[in-house]
Amino acid sequence: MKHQLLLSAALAVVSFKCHALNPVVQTLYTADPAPMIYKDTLYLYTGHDEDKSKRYVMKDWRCYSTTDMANWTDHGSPLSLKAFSWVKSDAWAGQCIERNGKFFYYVPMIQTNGVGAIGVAVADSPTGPFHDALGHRLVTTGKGDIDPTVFIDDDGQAYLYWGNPHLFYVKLNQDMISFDTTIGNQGVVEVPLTVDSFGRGNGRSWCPRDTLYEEGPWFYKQNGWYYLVYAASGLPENICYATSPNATGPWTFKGVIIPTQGHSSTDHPGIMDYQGHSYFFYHNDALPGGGSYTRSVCVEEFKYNADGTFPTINMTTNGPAPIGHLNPFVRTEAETIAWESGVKTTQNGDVGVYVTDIHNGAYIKVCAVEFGDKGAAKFLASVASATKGGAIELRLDSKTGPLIGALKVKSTGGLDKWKTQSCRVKGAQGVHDLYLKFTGGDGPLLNFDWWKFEK
Ligand code: FUB
Repeated sequence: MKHQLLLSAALAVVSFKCHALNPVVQTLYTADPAPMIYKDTLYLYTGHDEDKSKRYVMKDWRCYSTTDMANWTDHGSPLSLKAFSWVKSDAWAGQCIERNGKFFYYVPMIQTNGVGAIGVAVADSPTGPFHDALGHRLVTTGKGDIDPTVFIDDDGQAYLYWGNPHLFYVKLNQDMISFDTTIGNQGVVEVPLTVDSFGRGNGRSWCPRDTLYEEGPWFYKQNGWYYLVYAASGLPENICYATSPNATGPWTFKGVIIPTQGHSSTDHPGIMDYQGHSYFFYHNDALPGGGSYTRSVCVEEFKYNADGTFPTINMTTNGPAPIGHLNPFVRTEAETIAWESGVKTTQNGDVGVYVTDIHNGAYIKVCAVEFGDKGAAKFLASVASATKGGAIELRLDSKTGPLIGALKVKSTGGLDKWKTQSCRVKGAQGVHDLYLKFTGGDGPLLNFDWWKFEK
């Protein structure tokens, strides 16, 4: 009995110690977060800063998902510039939304004629593949058409806001790929940027601004109030917001949410309630090699104040606590990662997304894994290896923690020849962070598609 009490106390501490970590993605540089919930999963769409960029070199968008806010499954790139025949560059900040079982992804790009515009791509699944819905732009004003944000109101009316340094909106039609042209200028309404709505300009902008509004609007409704959260205050940016009782304003400036922190000159909001918690996504320069053009998406949990205003939110490296446990007895994609060191992900038509570029000493951490009272007896993994393959050490709670098993990966005859291999496991009970640590000789050891435990 005493032994049992001690054991449950220890498990409670382990469970409590598990933490998500920022940045959310470490395998590449991400920016401009746009969360979306579909069914019971939170999907996170991001932009993608190319390695070593010295300006915004962005060619595709990425997608990740979670059900526990700690472990993120990499779905690769659901959309890239290549899907649009009429554009040449700048896969900047977009947002995806579901309507009637279809997924609409609004993205800004530079057209082949050099003018910015917003396009819309559509898919049957939240993870794509998305294709160009129109074969041409959805909308352009020629005046800074970037950063679209989309929201469907309770009455079914959808709105698309966007713009830097102007702020525009259109009322989307039910089909989500056209808009009401009877309002504004051929359908496009320009929002008056007044000091009352967006705060007095602070003179810090790289070009003159009357207000703090810069770019990156995030538009949504909460408890009957409409929120426009936006990147503000010139470069480096902070995040400010305005509220309104109406979807189209007038807006009232409410202040700063995230102060300027870190060394990325831009920031970008993405806000979502999920499983009874409120989450604020943003980006900074936190990954090694990070900067204004090599950014990383992060997330913080927050609580609205009783009057619906935002608290101040600070950037952390901890991120939110997990809100669920991961079941290791079902197939888990190897690219489901709370934190990693030294691995990359890639995708092909054969197995989809998988973990690659795995060298000696690399590891993947998976948070809050629930092995249960009886624990696990066997570990299976789908691997591909051209060499001896090294080993996947299974460790609990740290990369040097208790070893519960080690899969000695045998050659499968090539890095594209997939085989399921297994090893015995002992000592995995209760809730733990699982470390999959890769050991072996020089060079790439293996490719890794999925894993699971058996009881
Ligand atoms: O990522 C490129 C641009 O930087 C975005 O469109 C802006 O919101 C800013 O984050």
